[in-house]
Amino acid sequence: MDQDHMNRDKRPDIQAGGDTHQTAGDGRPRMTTAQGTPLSDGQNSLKQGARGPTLMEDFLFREKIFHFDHERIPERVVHARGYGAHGFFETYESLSELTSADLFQRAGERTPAFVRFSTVAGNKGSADLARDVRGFAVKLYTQQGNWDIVGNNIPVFFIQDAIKFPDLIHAAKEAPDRAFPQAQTAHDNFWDFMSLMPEAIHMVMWIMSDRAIPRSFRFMEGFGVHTFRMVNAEGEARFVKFHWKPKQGLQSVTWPEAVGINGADPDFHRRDLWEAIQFGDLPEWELGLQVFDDEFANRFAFDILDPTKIVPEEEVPVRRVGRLVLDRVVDNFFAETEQVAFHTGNIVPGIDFTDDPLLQGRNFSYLDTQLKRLGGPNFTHLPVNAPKCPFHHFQQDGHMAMANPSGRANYEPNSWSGAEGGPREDPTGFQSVPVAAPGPKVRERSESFADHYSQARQFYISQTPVEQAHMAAALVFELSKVEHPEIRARLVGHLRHVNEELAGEVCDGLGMDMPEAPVPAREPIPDLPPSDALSILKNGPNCFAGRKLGILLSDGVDIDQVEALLAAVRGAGAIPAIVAPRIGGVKASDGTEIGAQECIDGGPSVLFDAVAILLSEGGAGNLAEKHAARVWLADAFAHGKFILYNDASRPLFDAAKLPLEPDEGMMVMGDGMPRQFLDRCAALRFWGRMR
Ligand code: HDE
Repeated sequence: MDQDHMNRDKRPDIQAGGDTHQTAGDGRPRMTTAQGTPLSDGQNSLKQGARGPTLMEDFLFREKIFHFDHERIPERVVHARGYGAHGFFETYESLSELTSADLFQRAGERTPAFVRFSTVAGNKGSADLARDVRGFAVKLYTQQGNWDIVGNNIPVFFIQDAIKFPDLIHAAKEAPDRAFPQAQTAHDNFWDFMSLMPEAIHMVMWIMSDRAIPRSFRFMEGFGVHTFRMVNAEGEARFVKFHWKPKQGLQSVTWPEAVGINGADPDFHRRDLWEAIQFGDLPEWELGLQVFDDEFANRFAFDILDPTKIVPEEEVPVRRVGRLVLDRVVDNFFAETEQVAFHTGNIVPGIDFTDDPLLQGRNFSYLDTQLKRLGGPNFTHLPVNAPKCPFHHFQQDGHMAMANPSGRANYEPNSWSGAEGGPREDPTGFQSVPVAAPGPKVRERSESFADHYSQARQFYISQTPVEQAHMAAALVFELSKVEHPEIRARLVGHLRHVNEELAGEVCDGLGMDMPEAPVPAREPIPDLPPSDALSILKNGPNCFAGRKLGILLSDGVDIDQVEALLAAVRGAGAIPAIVAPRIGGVKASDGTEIGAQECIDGGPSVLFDAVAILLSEGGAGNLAEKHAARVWLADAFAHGKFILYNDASRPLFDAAKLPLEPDEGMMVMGDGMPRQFLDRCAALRFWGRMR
């Protein structure tokens, strides 16, 4: 197999099937071993007689099984389950006053990007809708090297010092003795650790909100979390926090939906991203910067190096400086999404770190983990990790070296002249901001990190009543899975510093007395104002575009109604998914055959953002007899979904025992209705039904 054969465009060649009746003459390539030796029989191993033992000499068999035996690499110790896509970042305007980073110098410049979204705690095969933080890791292949913003969909973290990370992750993952529960925080170990780490309480508020069960990757924000620095050509440095703002708006599912989706389609998030890109509905985020200086940092009520704190957008507005567009799915999941190696230490001239102790620890951890996971130091030779700009260095050899530098000189300084001498340093290359760091060597937490509750409270009071109710329900659910009452009590004790009413609701829900509140390390600030930016519902989409309408049809349905609905859905930029009693589809009133994407059992209503039910009278009568159809509708109703229906479908509503009087979230099909209905669906759910 020549080098060209490894080219991605020719990938199908490598994968050609083992049909020995085809020859190279019919357009399909000849199958070979990895060494390029053609095979005449890929179906049978070499045996001593047809019923005899397999021979050791069978190099074809041995090579194939050998390779198969080594297909797996260690999964990521956290963020094991992820999904990636390619795209680009486009700079809106030159930011040269702020940073010399090359990608920000020219308006309209496009920088190739690769993004990997992930859950944190679950293993590679876990379900997408676990209640969890989502990773939001972006690799920007700039002209001055790769810059990775390895962020999350939540702007704060559980811990303040990287030395606690292994404890946090051990506590969050399955218990080591019993190996469950997987991909869940609803267990004693996790809440034991949380209740003993007051610094985690702000993040606890975020993960108990619907941020931890996003509708899809497309509808969530991303955050760099730590404070970084931007440095301009004059060497002037400012602090910066990075935000990714989804153009689609923010949206999450509800917990009962998350539970249902995990069963019906554990790949819900990856399928959503793949479909959106494949169908040309390209997801976009804007890069937002919060830029501030020492003067702000000194007067801010919290330490800007503390990763358990945000800088409220009301205090430092977010400036949108460019857009990230995902426009290409991977060709091969393993080669790209699995082998991509992010590292907080991958920065470029014009960007720099701060002394955030979590960031400092991460800068050690990522290189280290890639060595283990990818098996050697040459993972930058893999196409997804390699820079797309020219690069020259003297690093050589090691496992799987594919791109050793050429030429005689492999050291410097050297006295070889011209190209033979190899690369040389350039004074305009990366320079660290020369920050003075005085002080004795100590193992200490700064006093300025000691306020653990004020921003937790600010987050809570920034939510709408619906969101607050979801948080209380989430806390009750999670703590109800904790077997030891003293752990529950310790956690609720912290909640009293966040909000007494919330603590009371959780106590009620768990059936326990109000516990003592712990003595805070520092008295919380009583009156931080709410921040609208922290609520999902206050930042939701303004239309139904990009979301999915499940349309339940039956034989004999009025074709005009179906056509009017489909036209309106497409006009709104939404995705129609036809659900039929059988996957073969339905025959409409005029005999038109309408294909189905799902049958009722395989496409439960929990998979859709809103539903429409268009039936014929006969069809409604038949479906009224079917348990799956009744559940389909009853679930949509219970999950607060907007429901569009035609008069003929009434028998199904009666059979599902839904109220005879429709509420404002239910609309009857009629003239102009599909449009009005879809406008209504922008509101995500009819919350009034869910009280
Ligand atoms: Fe990570 N984290 N992390 N992390 N992290 C990893 O690197 C680590 C933290 C984040 O899609 C690992 O390649 C430490 C914060 C993402 O490939 C590992 C600490 C944030 C991803 C690691 C943190 C993140 C990772 C595991 C505390 C948000 C997935 C596999 C000091 C700002 C990247 C790997 C991908 C992955 C270490 C905390 C985001 C072990 C030590 C805070 C999105 O290196």
